[in-house]
Amino acid sequence: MATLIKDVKLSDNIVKKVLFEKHIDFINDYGQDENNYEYGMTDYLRISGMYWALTALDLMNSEPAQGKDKVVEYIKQCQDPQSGGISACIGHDPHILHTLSAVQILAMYDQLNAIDTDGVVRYIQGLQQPDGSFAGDKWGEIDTRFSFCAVMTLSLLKKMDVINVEKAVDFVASCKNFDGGFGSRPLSESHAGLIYCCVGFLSITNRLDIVDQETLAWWLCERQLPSGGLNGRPEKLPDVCYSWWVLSSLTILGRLHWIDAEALKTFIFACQDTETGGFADRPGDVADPFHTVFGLAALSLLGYESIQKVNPTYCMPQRIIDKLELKPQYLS
Ligand code: GRG
Repeated sequence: MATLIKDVKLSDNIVKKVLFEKHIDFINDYGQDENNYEYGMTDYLRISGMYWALTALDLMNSEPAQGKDKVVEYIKQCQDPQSGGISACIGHDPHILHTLSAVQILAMYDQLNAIDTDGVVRYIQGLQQPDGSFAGDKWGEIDTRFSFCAVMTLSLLKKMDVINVEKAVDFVASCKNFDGGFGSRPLSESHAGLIYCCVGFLSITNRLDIVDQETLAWWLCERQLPSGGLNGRPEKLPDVCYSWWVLSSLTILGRLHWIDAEALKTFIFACQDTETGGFADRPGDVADPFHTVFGLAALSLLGYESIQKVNPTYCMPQRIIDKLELKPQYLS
């Protein structure tokens, strides 16, 4: 009996190169109009959205048209003086994800001193739970994404010693599944996004010994579909963002060569919007900064010429990670 695989069909006339100028214009124009409906509707993810957009520009050897100072000024206004955490936009509650995104941007611009970094450290420390896990904010949702956000932020600030790393590792280890993958909490389904978070977490904490290297790398390779694109778990459609979550994990595991790189590149190229610029989740869909940065970052891991080298753990330009003398662990 024939197996039905969910996938997309690529057209025959794919532009097989990165349309840098179009993508730079797309990112610079995105969300500039504060009176625009979409701008108002995306308040809740603004600082992370800035991280995606600014990282995309940097990977394309470009800088924000609005200027870096304006970016830094905005971030400063999002720090809550009491808790020390940073919110998605002015007036919102702080959250660990936006705190990480802000620290990533400031590290990229060598502007960490612009905020109260002791406050950030105190905020992250206060989110660790007795079982080693991390809450995303004061409302208490627990997820391995937040464990990753915590150690990435603290390692960028050179303050890993303020948390109980051993317990944090125990919690992430308890989220490992029989298939080698990881989920958001113990017994949750393996998902490529969460696998990146857990493998990245273990790479920062130097505990990749927890990973079943071959089993997990095999599961990750199985994410590649006949179109060349990758999905995030079995029976799902491909999405260009998984080019990042899967490839970064495989790179950390030393198994990037297990993917059909040419087929994946073709899929990523096909996700570009050749008119508006930007990358969409799938060919023909609407482009956005989230899929743009992860499409570009995946091409960087695949060695695409003239895209800045990206670090597979931090999803930041490698030159910044070198400058900060951070040495995440990798398997060979
Ligand atoms: C520093 C790059 C970086 C990230 C910070 C928050 C975080 C750490 C990582 C998020 C990882 C993650 C969970 C990615 C998945 C995002 C995504 C496309 C979720 C969609 O989930 P479904 O169930 O998608 O709608 P599928 O593809 O499974 O149908």
